[in-house]
Amino acid sequence: MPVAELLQRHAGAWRGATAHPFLAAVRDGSVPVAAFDTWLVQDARFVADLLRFQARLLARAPRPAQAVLAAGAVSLVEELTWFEEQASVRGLDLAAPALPATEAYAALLERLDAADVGTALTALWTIERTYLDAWSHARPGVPAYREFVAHWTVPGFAGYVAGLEAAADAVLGGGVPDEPVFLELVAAETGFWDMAVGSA
Ligand code: MP5
Repeated sequence: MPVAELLQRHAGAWRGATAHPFLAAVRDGSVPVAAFDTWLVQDARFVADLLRFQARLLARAPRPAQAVLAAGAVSLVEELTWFEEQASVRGLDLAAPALPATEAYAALLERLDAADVGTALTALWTIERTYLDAWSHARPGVPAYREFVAHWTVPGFAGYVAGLEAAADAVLGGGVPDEPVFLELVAAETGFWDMAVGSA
């Protein structure tokens, strides 16, 4: 079963993570600044956690998955610089403590180190595909947030997500992706938006 089929099988849960009120509020500009800033600071922490997860996954990835994972790791390092720039423009402290949803997500990523490579790759694809679909939902966004919407909707990012999908499908080799892990990630993504909204 191709990993993309998970999106149809669990369409309701997927909508919860990708058509969240936070994204609609980014689109129409009604998102409270405090909620957006909380999201930004916590997401910078998440990306740092994701880079560590991805580096560990790269270390054990089979040959056909190495290129997409290595290129993605370089992009994550660049993205951390981008977050630092955005935080500085907005006067935000990236050293603020992690909130519970961020900590829970980091713990989930650590647990995935024990999963087989096919499951871990499916997880990484799920994480990135969520952001592609979620920010596409916010398109074009009011001018204040347009740069953020563009960041996760440019063709290069969609290409990266497609590369992860191909790698996951290749490693799974027609086997069945781990649906409970997929659903855990979708719930973690939904919880992340909830955290931002709830902080305002
Ligand atoms: C991503 C993210 C996408 N930044 N934050 C969460 C909570 N989920 C997914 O990852 P990337 O590396 O920023 O594209």
